[in-house]
Amino acid sequence: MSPFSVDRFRLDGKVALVTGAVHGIGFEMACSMAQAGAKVVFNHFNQEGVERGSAAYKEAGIEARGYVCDVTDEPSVQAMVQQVEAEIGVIDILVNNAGIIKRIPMTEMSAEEFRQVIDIDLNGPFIVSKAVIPGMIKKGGGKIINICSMMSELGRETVSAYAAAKGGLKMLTRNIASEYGKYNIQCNGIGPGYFATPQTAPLRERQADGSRHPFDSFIIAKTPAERWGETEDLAGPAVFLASPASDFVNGHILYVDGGILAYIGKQP
Ligand code: NAP
Ligand code: GCO
Repeated sequence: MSPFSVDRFRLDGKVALVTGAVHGIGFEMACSMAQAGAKVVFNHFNQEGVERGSAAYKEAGIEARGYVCDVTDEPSVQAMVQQVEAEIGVIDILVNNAGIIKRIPMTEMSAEEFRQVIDIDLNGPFIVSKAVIPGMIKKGGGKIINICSMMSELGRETVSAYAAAKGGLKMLTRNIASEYGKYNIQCNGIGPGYFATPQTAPLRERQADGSRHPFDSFIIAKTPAERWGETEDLAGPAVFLASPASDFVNGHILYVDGGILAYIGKQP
């Protein structure tokens, strides 16, 4: 039995693609993977986003290369993957992070708005995973991490499209794990709870009287940790699932939620 080494959590020599990682959760995970030794690449659907991300990585002292690519555009994704493979190397780690949310009551949501969320949050991870898996197979293995959500498990008002997408992403994660595990590819999900990022800023806005947003107070009462997640809370879980330390973890959704899913909520 070989002795355990913390080096199993290292990512030295690995190429990691984190989609949409120009700020927020993806940016933090990309930085943590770089600090663990990975060569990081990211994408955004326009040049301005790539430049915004490149500036943020430079300011953080992290080397990362950005590519203009919309995760819903399969030819563009295929071209990006080929370009990364030519310029950096075969992708060993894929984090399907790019995503949007639209908070609209379902009966008021147009079919087009519903489709847009499904396209980015579910079709995107399918398209990008499909593009990187052949290279992983040739290389002898790889890691795919899909960024799921509390809404992979729970519903709430106004997020029908997002919940449908993230529920589907949970099952896509399990199916990739089932279909490609024999090639030493591990596909897992990370399910962040409620995190303080641009995506949730509307839910945390201070009220006119300076009090907390009602949803902010609600989440604090529903979270045993009594706080919103900070992107730093995702660094360790992301590096773990990207590293050899998780080589026998497959098809798992790791919820990083401060305990929300385990808790009935504080009595009012
Ligand atoms: P965010 O700040 O909005 O970051 C998402 C990034 O994806 C943005 O940079 C966005 O571009 C980019 N993007 C959107 N559509 C794209 C496309 N078609 N192609 C390429 N990039 C695209 O959100 P976040 O809070 O960091 O969330 C990141 C992931 O975590 C998402 O999948 C989200 O659903 C999930 N998540 C978030 C939370 C939370 O509480 N924040 C909790 C659970 C799960 P722009 O900058 O131009 O918008
Ligand atoms: C919302 C929030 C959530 C979080 C996250 C929770 O409107 O309920 O945006 O969906 O983003 O997905 O895990």
